[in-house]
Amino acid sequence: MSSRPEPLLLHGIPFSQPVRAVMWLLLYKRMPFEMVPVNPGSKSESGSRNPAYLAKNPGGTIPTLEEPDSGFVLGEAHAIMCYLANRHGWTDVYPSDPKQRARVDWYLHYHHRNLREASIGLVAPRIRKDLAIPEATQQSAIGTFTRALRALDTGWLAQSAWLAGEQLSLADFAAYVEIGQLQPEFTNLHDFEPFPNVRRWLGQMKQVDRHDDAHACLGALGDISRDAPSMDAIRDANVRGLAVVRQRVAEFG
Ligand SMILES: N[C@@H](CCC(=O)N[C@@H](CS)C(=O)NCC(=O)O)C(=O)O
Repeated sequence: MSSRPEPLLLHGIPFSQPVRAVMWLLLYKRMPFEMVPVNPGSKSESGSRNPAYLAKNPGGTIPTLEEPDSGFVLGEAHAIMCYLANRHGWTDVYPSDPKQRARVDWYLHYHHRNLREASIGLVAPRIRKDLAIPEATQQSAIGTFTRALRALDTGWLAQSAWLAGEQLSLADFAAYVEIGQLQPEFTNLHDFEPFPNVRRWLGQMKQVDRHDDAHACLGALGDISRDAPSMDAIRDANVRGLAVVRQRVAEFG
């Protein structure tokens, strides 16, 4: 009698952009997994700076993926997504052709000091007051993000339907969690009017399977452009997001 494999563990919370990218990919692929809530930056028992968590991921960031069956542990959202695609043969989102795959990798590397700055310049100052991000750092991050958005609009997304070519890939999941969070129906923190190709792509991404489930926490939090949300509102949004994800995974059977 063969025993069922233990579900994967994903450490993190849905409001975290890199966690959301992995979460969405797992939902999209209907891969059973369990969310283990971990608070970013906290030294508490369930925090990412707690010694028990640091033993799994020395960098102290979320997400971390854990495979109970093999004991394998992996950090960094993009490394996790590539691993999952390699392990499970998801060549639809991570093509096997070396050149096509390299285009996906190109974006995944570009993302970190470019589009990722959306969270440093726009989102974190409102939801992580404890970080006290200096105004100059915020402005610099917004400038970097805006330049990267323009590069997407006039380059990648002007040349192809999706970020790395003519099909949805890991690059799109990675980019959307940063850019998509700023739309009017979520945090409402950026104007996309000057970026027509980005707007077209945002529309496509909203049609990707499980988009709404992966973004339930952002929908629950809503517009934060006028007032920074309370800690209670952020916690409630994460609780809502976790509940939706758990419900969907339960339905995978
Ligand atoms: N490059 C990392 C970034 C992860 C990251 O910055 N996670 C944030 C939450 S969105 C975090 O864990 N911050 C806690 C800390 O730095 O103490 C990845 O893509 O996984």
